[in-house]
Amino acid sequence: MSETATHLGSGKVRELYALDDERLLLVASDRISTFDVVLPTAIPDKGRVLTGLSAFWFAQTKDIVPNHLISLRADGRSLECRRLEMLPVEVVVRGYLSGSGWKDYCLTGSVCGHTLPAGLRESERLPEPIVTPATKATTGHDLNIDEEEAARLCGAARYAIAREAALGIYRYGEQHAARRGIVVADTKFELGVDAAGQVVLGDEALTPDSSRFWPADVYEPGRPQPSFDKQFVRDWCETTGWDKTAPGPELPDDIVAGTRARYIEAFERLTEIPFAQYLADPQIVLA
Ligand code: Q0N
Repeated sequence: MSETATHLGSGKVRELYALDDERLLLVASDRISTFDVVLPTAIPDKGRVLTGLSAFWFAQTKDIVPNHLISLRADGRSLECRRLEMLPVEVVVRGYLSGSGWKDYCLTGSVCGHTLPAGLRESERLPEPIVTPATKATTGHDLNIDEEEAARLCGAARYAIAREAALGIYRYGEQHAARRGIVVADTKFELGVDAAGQVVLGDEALTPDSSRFWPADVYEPGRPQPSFDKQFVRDWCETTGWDKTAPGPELPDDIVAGTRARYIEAFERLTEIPFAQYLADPQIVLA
């Protein structure tokens, strides 16, 4: 027995299908992007790692905020989800000063309307996490906005619930990860509203694609941090003279293997489940 699925769209590394009026299927591929370009070489099992991690976090945080997960398929890379009315903003939570946050801070001393203490260094932990919403610009790139603008776009009451939910999940995930040697510097959430009018967490949760994961053992403010998962790929790409426009270079086998090992290491540290056990029975991450 099988159901038909209608392809609705492709993200850089994921596919979205409609199962029926109420349900979607999110399928994570093994594609990897770096410097905003999807590379021609896949990282075997990357999609399963990200799907397993997302499902793990959805199960762990369901009492902080309800989420769209209905079920995790036996392939380990597909999530059946409730269809939501998505909020028109991405809710980014930053616990550390990096990326566009660091850039904006250097230029203005503030990030999305949050005035920060003077003298912070690149990658420094913030006094407390901040919420820095963004919208998809017409170019497809993210456009940072302040929370006042996000509240106008979502409705103030809905935005207030969404931002508290995002902060709660970030705080939970950041603490859990820190105890296992991974710094979650920041993370992006997408939330929506269900048929009953409740704010629900959608998309993926606290994965290395939606977050900055840094290895805690070499963390040191005052410089950019290596990516827990993608640093091998980035470093190798830098040795090739690639101009960072599409198409990217094919990855050599040792870079593929090293990168795959880092994704699996992140999965095993965060879930405390051997990845082979996940492959044998994906439902184990929901326990
Ligand atoms: C939805 N996006 C953008 C897949 C995710 N539960 C939902 N209900 C209705 N719509 C969406 C979801 C979810 N999740 C979210 N598009 C539709 C994120 N995409 C990017 C591509 O991969």
